Amino acid sequence: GTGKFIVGGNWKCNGTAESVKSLVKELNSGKIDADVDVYVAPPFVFIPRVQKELNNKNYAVAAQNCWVSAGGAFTGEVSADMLADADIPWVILGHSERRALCGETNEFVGEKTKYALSKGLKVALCIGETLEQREAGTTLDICRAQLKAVNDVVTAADWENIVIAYEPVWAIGTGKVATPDQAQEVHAGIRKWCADNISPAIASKIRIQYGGSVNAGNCDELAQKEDIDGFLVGGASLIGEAFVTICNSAK
Ligand code: G2H
Repeated sequence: GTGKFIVGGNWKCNGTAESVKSLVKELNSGKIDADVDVYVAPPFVFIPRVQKELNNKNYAVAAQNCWVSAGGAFTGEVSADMLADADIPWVILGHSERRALCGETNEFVGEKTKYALSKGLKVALCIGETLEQREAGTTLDICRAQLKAVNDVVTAADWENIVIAYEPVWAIGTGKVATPDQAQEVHAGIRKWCADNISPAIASKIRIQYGGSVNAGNCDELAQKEDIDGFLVGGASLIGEAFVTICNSAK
């Protein structure tokens, strides 16, 4: 890839007012010297606090999800319009936990992506296969189907505001990280799909993050790989020092 390295911190459904305060303090004092884009995605209730207290200019704020269309009678949901209005520039969509636990289909994620982009948000689009699918040899088919459902409803230009996060489900929160070669192989396959189905120009600059048990100890080796353009980090993003180390692993 040729895009700027990009690291996201997905805090998932974790934290207290107190722990968020101390994490933000750690992030504020951490020095990011790599040429890297960074976003952190706190649970919704903590976003205003993070916006107010995170004064390290390296960081942008992201939401972990948003609703599929404009607001209205959708109890419990937050719309992309609200995120844009609240100066939240990024949203993570299609995370495997939402696909698996909340029943989000490829098509639903496609519609969400389209709508979020239409409101001016940047989207971190998560894709990836389960262990069963990997063992059946369908890893790239699964990733391509997840990408196609988005590509069917967005324009080629829309992809300029999408970062793809490849997160093999079997590597998420399990401590079982994909090897650099395993990740590189899928990243290259994703980039080729983008060249064939979006455009060669988009494929060469779209950023593909790897996610799944990335930590301060394994990030450097993964970051060396040609088609790994950054990381989406869960568990290790809750530890300020580890997250800063990962942000600085840009090749
Ligand atoms: C994958 C990742 C962040 P973790 O879900 O999205 O989480 O680093 O804990 O595996």
